[in-house]
Amino acid sequence: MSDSSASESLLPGMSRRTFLKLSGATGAVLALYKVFGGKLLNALEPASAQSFPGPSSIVKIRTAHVNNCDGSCGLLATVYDGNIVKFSPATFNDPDFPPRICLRGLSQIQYEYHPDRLKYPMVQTGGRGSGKWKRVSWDEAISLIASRLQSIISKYGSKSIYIAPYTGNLSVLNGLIGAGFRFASVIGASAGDFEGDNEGDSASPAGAIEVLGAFDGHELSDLVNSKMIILWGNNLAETDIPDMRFVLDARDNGAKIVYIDPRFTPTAAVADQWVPLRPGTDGALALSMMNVIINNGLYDSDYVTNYTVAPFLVRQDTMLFLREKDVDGSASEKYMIYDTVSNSVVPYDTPGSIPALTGSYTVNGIPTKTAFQMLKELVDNYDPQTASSITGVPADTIISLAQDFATRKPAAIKAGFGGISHWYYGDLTYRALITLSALCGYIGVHGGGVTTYNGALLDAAIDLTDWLTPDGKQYNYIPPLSFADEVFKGNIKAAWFVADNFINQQGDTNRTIKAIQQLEFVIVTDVFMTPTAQYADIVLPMATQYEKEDLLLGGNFFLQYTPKIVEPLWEAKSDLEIFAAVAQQMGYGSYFSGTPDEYIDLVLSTLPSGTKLADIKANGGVMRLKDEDFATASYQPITRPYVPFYQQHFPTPSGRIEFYVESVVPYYGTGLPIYKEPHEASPSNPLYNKYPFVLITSHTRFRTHTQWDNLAWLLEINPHQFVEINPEDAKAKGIKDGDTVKIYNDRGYIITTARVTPGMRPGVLNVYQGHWKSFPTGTVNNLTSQAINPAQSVVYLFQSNTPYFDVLVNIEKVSS
Ligand SMILES: Nc1nc2c(c(=O)[nH]1)N[C@H]1C(S)=C(S)[C@@H](COP(=O)(O)OP(=O)(O)OC[C@H]3O[C@@H](n4cnc5c(=O)[nH]c(N)nc54)[C@H](O)[C@@H]3O)O[C@H]1N2
Ligand SMILES: Nc1nc2c(c(=O)[nH]1)N[C@H]1C(S)=C(S)[C@@H](COP(=O)(O)OP(=O)(O)OC[C@H]3O[C@@H](n4cnc5c(=O)[nH]c(N)nc54)[C@H](O)[C@@H]3O)O[C@H]1N2
Ligand code: SF4
Ligand SMILES: [Mo]
Repeated sequence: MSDSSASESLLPGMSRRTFLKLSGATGAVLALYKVFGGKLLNALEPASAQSFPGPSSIVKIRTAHVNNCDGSCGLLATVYDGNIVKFSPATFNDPDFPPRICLRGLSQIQYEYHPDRLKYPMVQTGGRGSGKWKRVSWDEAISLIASRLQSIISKYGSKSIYIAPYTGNLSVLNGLIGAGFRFASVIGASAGDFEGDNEGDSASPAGAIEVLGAFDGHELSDLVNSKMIILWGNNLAETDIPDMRFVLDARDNGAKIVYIDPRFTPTAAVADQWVPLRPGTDGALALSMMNVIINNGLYDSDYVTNYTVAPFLVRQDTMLFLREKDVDGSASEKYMIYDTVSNSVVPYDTPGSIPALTGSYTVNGIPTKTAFQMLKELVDNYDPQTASSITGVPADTIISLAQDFATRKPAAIKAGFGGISHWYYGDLTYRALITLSALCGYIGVHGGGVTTYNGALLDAAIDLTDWLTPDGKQYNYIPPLSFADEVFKGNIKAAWFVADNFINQQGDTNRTIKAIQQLEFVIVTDVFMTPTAQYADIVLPMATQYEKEDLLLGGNFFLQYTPKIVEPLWEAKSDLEIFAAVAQQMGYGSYFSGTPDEYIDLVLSTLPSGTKLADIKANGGVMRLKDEDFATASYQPITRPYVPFYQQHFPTPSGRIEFYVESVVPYYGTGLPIYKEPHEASPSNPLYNKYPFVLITSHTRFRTHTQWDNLAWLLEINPHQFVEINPEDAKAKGIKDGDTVKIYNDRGYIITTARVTPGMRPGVLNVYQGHWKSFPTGTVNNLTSQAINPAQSVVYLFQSNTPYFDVLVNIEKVSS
């Protein structure tokens, strides 16, 4: 397609009306196809549909939506004469993966043929942010990048180059765990994490790894086995639209649906109970529920005794577990219990012993308590009345919530990344939620558990070593949240942002820009001129996911092949091709000489079932992981729907659920999941006098982060960015619905539109994150911070994420 052909219309010479007419008319013949590009045959929809001869120009091709949305929907692209004309849901006959789509998926046609797409490599000639660009050829671009990187390496060392592949695409070659990391390893550069998601979401995983040994979740179809579901800071109806059906099915089965969120959201609208709490106080709420459960004997004492560290003695001098060596001077690291049979302190595995769950015991002059005793004493500080004054949730509500949770067996907690992880102390909160679930014996049982994220990306026995770190070459790990600090220290001199709208999405935009302005060289590969691209020295036009081949291991247990459906438009290229070309010029070409298929097979090569890309293609482009392909298969039988820890084996140091975590004692002074006031967004913070509103920046159904912010169909129904504010707050500030307002703090400001709604808790504002089209004054990360929680450094690759919601601001009317 030529440059001019894509301007303003969907396809060459096609208006939207014509397009709609065509897509309606083609409906009847959608089952027909022709051999398209030979190699794509295997990716076509069901074999039965392939036996009809039909118009030679129509073909339907299965792909999947690789954006960072938990839906991971299969998409069906209808291709007419080499152009995609329509996206619809792809069917796959599996109860755990029913057909699915949302408006963003349906609107992909406007993304593929968007007139604003970056079309050629361009060099910014007027300085970063100047907007003065010069078109260059690919040869010039690749030579420039290779020579600049080489000269920076010779001057400062290879670690001074930061490669930042992020979450714009979740697939294995071009996305989150893609070629960017391979390139970084091969040239010895620095990069973020491909696992911990330190920009967005590592607090909950860190908490889970500390307590359970792994960050793992129930397959969401398992929610139908629950008698009660707490959606805890998780706006599932908006952030995982297709899987919300399982919550509604559970409700039809009689499950009680409780939604805990300071905002009234689409998820709140379908819940039986909405619990609006003061933001950042979930830990106190969970501890208070434990208070009710423990003091009313509603906990599962057998479970707690046998599968958690509850009976283990904790030294009150060091706050570490008492070990056998502390008692008998031996080298034994065994945990110790107080045995109620022999009335003595013995190793936990002493035959015939019956451990005491509570009590304080002095051993060799060392004061100790059982971990359960310590938990009991902690939760005694959070009786419902006290917790009510912290959380703003009425004491009666806390009591009934706890009683329901303990008696409606099994109860599930489905937690959000946002509501929990986007707080400075998200690790502590998540540990409290797991502890609450464990008290009732719900870990590892159908219909129970604490789930935030699940899927093949986490659970498949896929070893990425050969793909991401070939020949033992290893990139240098720098978490994204430390990026600016490392630049200011002089340790990073160049950056390459791939699938990462870093300036828009990292906290404290002004600080990020300041850091980027200090770099000697900045490269961005993207599909649009994003805020991050605007600060590049060179931008490279990315081939969309429909123009390159890949494999998605998204938020479910299905491997989905995403074929190259159309040729790249203009001069766009895939990330793999671009990295390969630069590597070639830098003398590392041998690490990028494989084909996409070969690299996908390399990624799959450690699956015990031996599944290959050819098998996935032969299965119509989608395949469920085989039972033996789960990484946890060695320690548990795989049950369906998938339930982690099904055999009550936990990959923790003790093999039990460690609600008491030794490794964080140096940071928190205790291993218990204590409650701490929010780091910034607390009335106890002196800043509160100046900035008395807590700002939440949650995720909207009209975008996936920054993606689709410029698609006309979505803008038709969601045209503006806005801030949600309670009517009382609005009145006090003289703000009316639709007014233009300024939200500000010491880090920056945004200008936006007020939406006055009783769905907000007083004192709390919400602006949906990800909007970038009105950069710089509309980018909400102008207001957020880069505060790092050092306690999270105990879990490698899961260092602190940005505390996106732990933010104080003020708001003023600008104009009506
Ligand atoms: N449509 C859409 N879907 C997405 C994404 C997207 O951008 N768009 N992004 C994906 C990604 S990467 C992520 S991480 C997930 C995020 O998925 P979620 O965690 O569900 O999304 P958020 O909107 O960040 O937060 C959920 C809710 O937490 C509430 N909340 C804020 N503070 C608190 C608090 O202190 N306590 C409690 N209990 N609730 C609080 C917010 O009001 C919000 O409604 O969504 C994924 N799915
Ligand atoms: N204030 C606030 N900020 C937040 C959050 C919040 O809740 N509040 N949430 C955070 C979270 S949880 C997350 S996960 C991050 C997400 O932040 P990002 O990972 O930056 O999110 P996206 O906007 O999905 O994708 C970034 C870019 O990737 C590009 N892209 C897509 N596919 C490809 C590809 O194949 N190749 C290349 N080269 N580029 C591609 C897109 O065009 C887009 O510009 O945002 C974080 N930022
Ligand atoms: S944006 Fe998410 S829910 Fe919507 S079609 Fe894509 S993967 Fe599915
Ligand atoms: Mo995220």
